Amino acid sequence: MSAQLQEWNDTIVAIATAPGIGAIAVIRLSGSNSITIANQLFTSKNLDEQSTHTLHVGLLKAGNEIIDEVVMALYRSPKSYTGEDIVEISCHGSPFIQQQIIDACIQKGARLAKPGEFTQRAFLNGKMDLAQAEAVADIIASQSQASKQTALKQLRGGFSNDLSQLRNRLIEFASLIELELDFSQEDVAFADRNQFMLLIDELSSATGKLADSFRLGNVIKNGVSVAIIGKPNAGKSTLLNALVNEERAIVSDIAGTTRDAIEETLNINGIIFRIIDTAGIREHSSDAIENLGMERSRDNAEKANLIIHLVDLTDTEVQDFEWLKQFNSKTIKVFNKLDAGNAVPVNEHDIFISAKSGKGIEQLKDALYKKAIGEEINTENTIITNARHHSALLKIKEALHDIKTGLQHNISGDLLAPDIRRCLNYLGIITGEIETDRDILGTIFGKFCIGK
Ligand SMILES: Nc1nc2c(ncn2[C@@H]2O[C@H](COP(=O)(O)OP(=O)(O)OP(=O)(O)O)[C@@H](O)[C@H]2O)c(=O)[nH]1
Ligand SMILES: [Mg+2]
Repeated sequence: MSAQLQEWNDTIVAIATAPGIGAIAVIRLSGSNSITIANQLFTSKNLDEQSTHTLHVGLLKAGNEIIDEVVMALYRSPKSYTGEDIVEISCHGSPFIQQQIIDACIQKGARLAKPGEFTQRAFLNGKMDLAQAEAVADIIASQSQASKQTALKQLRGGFSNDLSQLRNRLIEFASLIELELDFSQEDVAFADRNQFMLLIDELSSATGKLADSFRLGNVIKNGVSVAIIGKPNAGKSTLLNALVNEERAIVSDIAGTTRDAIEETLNINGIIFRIIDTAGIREHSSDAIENLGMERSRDNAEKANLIIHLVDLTDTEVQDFEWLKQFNSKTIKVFNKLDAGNAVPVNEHDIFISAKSGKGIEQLKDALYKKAIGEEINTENTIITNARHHSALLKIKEALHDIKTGLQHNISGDLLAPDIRRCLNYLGIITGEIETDRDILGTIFGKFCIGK
């Protein structure tokens, strides 16, 4: 048996719950020996005789030593998460007990699972496609309603189904074209070129929409970074505190109070915004540390998804920065200290607030959300959140473009075939329907936590 096959035949074990002390911890075994291994440690019943989807309370022993009183959950192949026999052992959540149980399982022949190995097995056993498996990691990492919902939809196969259906229709055409190749001497056409063109248009529009949804998907999954930029004493730190509703940054009337950037997260309508308070910027300073801080503020402005340009409306000096103009499209101009001065709107998009009293903060939150998201998120639409899917979709778009050009120029089936295959290949790469490179699988599942 090859080393690789051997690896997939192993029975694996891992702690499935978070590390550290908890009320209960769950240790998971998966593989053909799971039940045998668990049975050797369990003294209260013969697990070999128990049916699938059952729970068993009893003592877990290593040799003569009682390790803990546990609950064993039994799932028999193929009706389990991985498709293999699974035993989940719920024990008391002491890290010491957890380790003892893991050691005992290893002693009886299990090996420690690698990160994501349970889900990778689920994929390899056909329990889910690759896009669904990737969604599992996204759900675990999700920190907001929107990111959880898009990941959940992907897990339930929404996105994969769309692509699979399109792929199947393309396969039909591909086989007709391939058929033409077999009969190439006879100059026959089995595939209706007009029908084919319609399908290609449909595919282009569907994959184009999916590729475009990545911008939003990325925002949903990774959040939006917002740098607050402005002159010293404009009220940037006061604004950060008002946005997150917490005295997080030091506020004082001494110009140059903030030296190092401070970041805090804020959830607006289910989207995570990372608000970055920066050191105030002025044209010249002889203070070396302040200069370093200003340098960092410019860096933050450049890297951030959005910029709040905060202006003190009681300050009569110029507060615009020449270098900030290049970021106009991602900047919201906000006038602060409304409680202490008069508001004179110049631009209809300008926002007036009092960071101190909280006036206008809700309006600013709305503006941030609108600028980052645009329209309301329609959770009915499929939104892709995964960079691997995005790059495959771009390749699909390219291949479709080539097929379309070929069709317009009436090229023969043998010249179309490679582009069609390329397109099918990338569609299959997303869902894992075609043999996926072991290295790629390693990268995808390596990002999972151990025990999932
Ligand atoms: N009246 C009034 N004062 C404010 C308002 N916001 C901030 N301030 C005051 O302005 C001063 C500067 O506030 P900070 O939040 O420290 O300003 P900053 O922009 O972080 O300043 P640096 O960190 O030095 O760049 C403090 O005395 C605040 O109390 C406001 O809305 N109204
Ligand atoms: Mg400050």
